Amino acid sequence: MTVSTNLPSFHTPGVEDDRTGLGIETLKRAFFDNLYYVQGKLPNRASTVDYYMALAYTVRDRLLQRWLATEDILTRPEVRIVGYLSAEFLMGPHLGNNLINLDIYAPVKQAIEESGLNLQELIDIEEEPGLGNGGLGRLAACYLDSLASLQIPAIGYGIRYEFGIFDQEIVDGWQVEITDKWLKYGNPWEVARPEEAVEIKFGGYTQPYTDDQGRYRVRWVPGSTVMGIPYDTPITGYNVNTVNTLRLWKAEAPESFDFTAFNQGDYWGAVNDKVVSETISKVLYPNDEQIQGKQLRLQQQFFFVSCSLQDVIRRQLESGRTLDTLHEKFSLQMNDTHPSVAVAELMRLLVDEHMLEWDHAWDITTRTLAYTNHTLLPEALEKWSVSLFGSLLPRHLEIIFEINSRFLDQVRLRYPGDEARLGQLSLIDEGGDRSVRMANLACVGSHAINGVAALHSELLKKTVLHDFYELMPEKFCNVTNGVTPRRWLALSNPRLTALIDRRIGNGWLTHLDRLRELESAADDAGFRHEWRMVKRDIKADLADHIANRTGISVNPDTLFDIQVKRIHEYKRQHLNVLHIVTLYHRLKQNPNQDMAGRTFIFGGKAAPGYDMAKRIIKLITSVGDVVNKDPDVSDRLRVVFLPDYNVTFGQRVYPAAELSEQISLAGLEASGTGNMKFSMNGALTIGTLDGANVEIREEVGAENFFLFGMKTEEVTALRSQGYNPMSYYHSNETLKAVIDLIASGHFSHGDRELFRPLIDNLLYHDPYMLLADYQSYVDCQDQVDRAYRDSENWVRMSILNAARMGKFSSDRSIQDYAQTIWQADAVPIEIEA
Ligand code: AZC
Repeated sequence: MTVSTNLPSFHTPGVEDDRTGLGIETLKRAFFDNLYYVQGKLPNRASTVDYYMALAYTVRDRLLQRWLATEDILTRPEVRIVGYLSAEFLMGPHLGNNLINLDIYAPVKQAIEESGLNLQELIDIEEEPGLGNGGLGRLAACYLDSLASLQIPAIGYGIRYEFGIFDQEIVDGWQVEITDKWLKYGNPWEVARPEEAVEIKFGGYTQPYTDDQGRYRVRWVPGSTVMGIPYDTPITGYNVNTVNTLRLWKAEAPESFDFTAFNQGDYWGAVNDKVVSETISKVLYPNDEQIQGKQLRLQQQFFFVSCSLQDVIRRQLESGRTLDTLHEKFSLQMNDTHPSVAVAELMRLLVDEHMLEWDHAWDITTRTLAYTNHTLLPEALEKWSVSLFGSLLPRHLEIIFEINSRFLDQVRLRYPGDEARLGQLSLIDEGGDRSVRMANLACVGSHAINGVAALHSELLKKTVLHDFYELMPEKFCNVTNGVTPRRWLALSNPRLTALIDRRIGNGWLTHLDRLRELESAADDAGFRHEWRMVKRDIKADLADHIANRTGISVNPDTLFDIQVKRIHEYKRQHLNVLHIVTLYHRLKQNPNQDMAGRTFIFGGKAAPGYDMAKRIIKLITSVGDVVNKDPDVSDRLRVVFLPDYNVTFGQRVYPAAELSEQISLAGLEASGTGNMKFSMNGALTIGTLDGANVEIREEVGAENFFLFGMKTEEVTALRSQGYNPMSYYHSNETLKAVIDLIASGHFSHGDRELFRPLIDNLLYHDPYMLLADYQSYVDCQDQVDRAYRDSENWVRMSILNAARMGKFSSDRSIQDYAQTIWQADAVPIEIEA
């Protein structure tokens, strides 16, 4: 189906109009017009931020026609829409990405340069909207890019946090959190739509009544209301007319003043309500895969879910359809359990507000919703105490009890007398302080449940969701994650992109499988040389950046070994450190040791309340302080912790990597997506058989991947037989020396207490089994060292890695979702000139 937009002609500006034209002179004029009329600045008084804003408006003008055309087709009853519900969208900066997707990078660069400015400087000054913690939020952003690029009508629904993920500074080797004021200069990419605001209720009580047809009904009498104001951001597709929308909700008080309180002279009380309402969208919880169980978090979840579902229902009705066919027009994907209260809220809207019968409403709800699980970590499985839930959402708690009672009746029919199973499947955890299990709610209320990599989806069926799998196997499927090659290659790595273009032509950015055409180039010495030179240049740039940022000088001719991701014990950054200390120890023992020089680069944020993770950062910086200054080793070893890892930083670091560290304990990293960004940019992976590493290795070939460590089954077996980390310490001399060196205070100015919590944890508990995997890791790293010194073959492997990454384009992931879960089609849009 292709649709043409027939907006009235006065809505369609002329092509060479200052708002749409792409001629160099037009672009320059438009840029200075926006500086003058929108930003309100004369060129001689304008700052870089002013110029950035003017350019952002100039680019935004050029996508508006497509954006409005896409909005317009959403209203057609036959157009199916994907709604992606996510508490996090880690978009990264928009300007550069939009220049690529709109294919206007070259003319804009020329226009800006002819105006005496530097385009890269303007791109770099954008404050990135860090509205996410890590993998899950960034995945949502890649998926929006692919949905638009595949011309699938879609809306991302989330929260417009005033403060996103904190900025990280390193002070005395420790992480310090700084508030993220991303909105401080305004946000040129968003458009507020207060006319589409919705009302959200909380608290109060419920009241049964009989309606005029004599039916039993329940009414919710809320205790308070807040308004949800939508802010829309355009999501451009690559080289297509589709421009989808990211709709983020901001919480506001319904009235600026409570006039009753105000008239009684309580000015403070009158304004206070407003303040309280607005806290809902104030700040992103900075925890990654660790729940905090705070009431405000549940308020945030319900807030954006209710706003979004009301928006969906409005669109359904405005398109001329009734709610009976909601599932035919909308497919709503829940990104983890954060939006899973949608199951209860959609039921409430359909039954209480739109008067549908329960069974009918349930059929619509389950056919509309689908659930993606992103983690097997028990501490990330959301539960809300029944009392907290009931005080905030009394009607929803009743609905959940009703869903549960009907569901458990079915379970009883299937498994008569199996009380244990009933207890596992129940939406309510009856143990101790009773709680609502959000994953169970999501499973029962969805027609599809997916994991994010093949191994993860299998483990879900075997472990956390085992009982659900036995009961409803038809709902389960896998969709392996992917990342967008537009941001993670074209934008991040223009030099490699140009080299690939020269070899295989263009078109591969939307058909990433075509990178396979590079395979033959791996055997071409000339091409290998060019490939190596590109990597060398980018490494030199990163080395400059590191020197500016940290004062540490690194040699671009050493192996760049990089681990960037959230700091978490299961990701085992400290295993990487054990290897570094092993090399250090070796070089101290034998200074003539033959080895390739290595630069270890780390980046990542720790949840502010996660002491162990923060101590891992301190360990990395402390080891770095000693190693980098020790003349015996510092020509061959450098250790850098680059502060404030975020999307912008990722764009700089992935292209420079030669070795990608993907070293989680097998069975714990659901997928990983950084692993894909590294490989796409020609890094080789050292990794365990975990998450998507398994599939990456299948694609690139075992001979082009450095595998180590226990497999999932071995981990399970070792755990059940009783894991004793101390036995590894005692039986491995080097391991013992390395641990003793850290414990002795060698890296902490003699302080033996600083790293004791880390060391004791490893020796007495070691929940992530670093000691069991240590030797295998070190052996594998030695293999890496030998491989790197055969530099021609290394480059060959690097090319083959990039060439075989087609599967990990998020376009493939989105096609999988569209076919197996959403039944959504491309709707190409033609725009009449
Ligand atoms: C992450 C997983 O840890 C990571 O393996 C995966 O690649 C990513 O999601 C995207 O699927 N999970 C999270 O970021 N957070 C939670 C709550 O799971």
